[in-house]
Amino acid sequence: MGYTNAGKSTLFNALSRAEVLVSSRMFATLDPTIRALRLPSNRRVLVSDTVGFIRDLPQGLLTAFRATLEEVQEASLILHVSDVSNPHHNELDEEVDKILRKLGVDGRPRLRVLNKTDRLTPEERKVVTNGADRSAGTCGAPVLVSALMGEGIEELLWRMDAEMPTDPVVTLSIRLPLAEGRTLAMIHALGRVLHSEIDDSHMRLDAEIPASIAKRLRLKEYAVEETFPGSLS
Ligand SMILES: Nc1nc2c(ncn2[C@@H]2O[C@H](COP(=O)(O)OP(=O)(O)OP(=O)(O)O)[C@@H](O)[C@H]2O)c(=O)[nH]1
Ligand SMILES: [Mg+2]
Repeated sequence: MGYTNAGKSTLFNALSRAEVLVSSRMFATLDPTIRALRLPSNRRVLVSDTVGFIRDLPQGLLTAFRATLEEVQEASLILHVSDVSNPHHNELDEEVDKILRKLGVDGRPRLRVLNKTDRLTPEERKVVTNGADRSAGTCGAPVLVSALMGEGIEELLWRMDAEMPTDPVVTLSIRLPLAEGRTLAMIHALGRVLHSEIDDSHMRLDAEIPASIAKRLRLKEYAVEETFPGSLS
């Protein structure tokens, strides 16, 4: 979400392009503003483009935007996109924050995305980067991107992974009977295997996997020891 003209739709397309593994065709035909993405941890998420906000959104329009706003209310993570090349972007961001407060979602996990960095001079870029480091508050440092040039998209995907509260990624050591081919395939499909080796009739793995999968492996007593919380870096 973000103010109109911030570059949300361009970013949405850039994120879709970065994603080559997941077939999003089904979602594209159902709703062109929703895409399935795979984050670096292998977690799959749905990303939704929204209608831009405008200043002093009248109550009537707020009603008309209900569908979009409901989507924001459902979101596990809100990407707040700003046009950092607009000298007034701080004021516009404040307008967006106001609407978020009205919707009662100002406490929701949020990631600030400063877009259009390609329009900044090297000096301006330095100022923005330093400011971004300093403002690393509750929602972390903003991510600098150029949706148009595809810069910073990789970094954004990593940050989305880190901030996404649903089913966080954990690092787990696993010892699996070799006959458990299906479980092994699931770990490879949904997680990121860091190391694997055969040990007698077992497979030993270190993997980053969603907590929900880790729980299933622990129930089956396949988990050896857990390095918690799972680091993504
Ligand atoms: N230079 C530059 N232009 C960009 C970038 N991202 C978007 N734009 C341009 O900004 C304009 C608005 O982009 P959109 O993606 O349509 O913006 P939006 O936030 O979806 O706008 P609404 O849907 O109206 O809220 C377009 O002309 C884009 O080409 C960027 O990273 N750099
Ligand atoms: Mg748009």
